[in-house]
This record gives sequence, structure tokens and C-alpha cells, in this order.
Amino acid sequence: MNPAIKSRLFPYHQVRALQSSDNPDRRWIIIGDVHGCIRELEDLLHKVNPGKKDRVLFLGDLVNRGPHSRKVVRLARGLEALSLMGNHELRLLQYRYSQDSAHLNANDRKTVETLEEEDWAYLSSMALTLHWPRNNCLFVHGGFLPAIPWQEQDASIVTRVRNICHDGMPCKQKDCPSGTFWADNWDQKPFVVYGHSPQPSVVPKARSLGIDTGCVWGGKLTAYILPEKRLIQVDARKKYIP
Ligand SMILES: [Mn+2]
Repeated sequence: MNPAIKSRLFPYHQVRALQSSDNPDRRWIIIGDVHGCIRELEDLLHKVNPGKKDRVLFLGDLVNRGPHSRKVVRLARGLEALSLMGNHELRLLQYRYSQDSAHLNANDRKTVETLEEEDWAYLSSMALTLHWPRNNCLFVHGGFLPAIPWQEQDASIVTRVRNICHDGMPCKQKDCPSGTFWADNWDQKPFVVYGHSPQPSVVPKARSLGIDTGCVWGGKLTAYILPEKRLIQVDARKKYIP
């Protein structure tokens, strides 16, 4: 197929938003950015000990940067976990659907070489958001622009946003020193649980919670358990990137 056509067929519209089924006995185990840190993911799952009724949800960026992207994807598949799309998966899928290697950096290429068909299928199944109506919780990799309804925000926003400018649009810190973090401007419902922006500890705010605690940078890997609102963490075994 012509790569340009295949690229346009990239199925964002199919995976855009999921809504959870409402099983009152089910715990949701929300896991932040793993980035190939398989040993820490195994440590965390051991500590959390998911039951049969529980559902694991990854917030995206399972791959790249760390040592074992493929093993992480394989483990997620084995758990029948749901995963949302991170900017790293988005980039790999953009390459996959366009065959244009301009989407990839050197680290992405190493990951691409290891992935098999089933892994690509898993990446392709990732939704951009998941809404949990019972507690009005919304899960996403990056975040949202507060001025636009969350359902209308596209993959390039919800997987990547960090800072926003005074006009409400995304901006880079170096280009716009007065930009502010999106969650500092998010004072509406639903309550958002997100990853993507690593911090030494979780970032609790009135209307959001950030759980990327920078495992691949030598920080922690975090799980947030709902409905009990409990945090479980493990330390990174090492710093995988300087
Ligand atoms: Mn990310």
C-alpha cells in the first residue's frame, strides 16, 4: 500500500477513547511510565499482587529509553492489561503505518528491531484515553488542554502535552518561559490520572494526579490502585540513562 495512504488510515478514530465497564469488585491498577524497565515492573507487580478480578492499566510509554521494551510489552500482553498510548508508542506506530523512518530516533530503531507482530498489534490497540464513569476518573498519558473538551483533543496533544501558553495552547519551556504546567490549569472534572512528566514523587493536585516517578531515570515505578486510592512504589534498580 502507498505509505501516504496507509499513514492516513492510522486508526486513531478507533482507539480514541474507551469507557470502562463497571464491575464494583474490580480494582484498577494504574501503572506509570515503564520505559522498558522490566525488572522494576516485575517487582511492582509482585508487590501489588493483582487478583483475578483486577485490571491493570498502563498509562503508556511502556517502551524505549530503558533496557527491555519488548519484554515489557510481552508482559503487558500476558496480563491482558489495557494500555493507553504514550508519545513513544505513537512515534513507533507512525513509523509502522508510514514506513517513514524519519519518525524514529536511534533508540526507537533498537526497539523496532525487537518487536514482533503480536507486539505491534498490542501497540495498535492502545487507546488515547480511558474514562471510568463511576468515580469520574479519566486516564491519559500526557494530559489535556483545559480550554478544549477532553474528548476532542487529538493524539499529538494528549500523549505529549506538558506546558501550555497564555493562549491555552501547548508550548515548549525553552520557547515560552512563562508557560505553565497543564495540570496547574486543570480545575475541572473529570479527575485526571496521567504520566509522561517525571517527578521525584507523585504530583497530587485537587483535580489530577501525576504518577510518572521517573523509573528509567533511577527514580521509582508507581502504581495507583483504585477505588482505594492507594499508591504502591518500587525503587529503580539502577539509573538506566544518565
Ligand atoms: Mn511520555
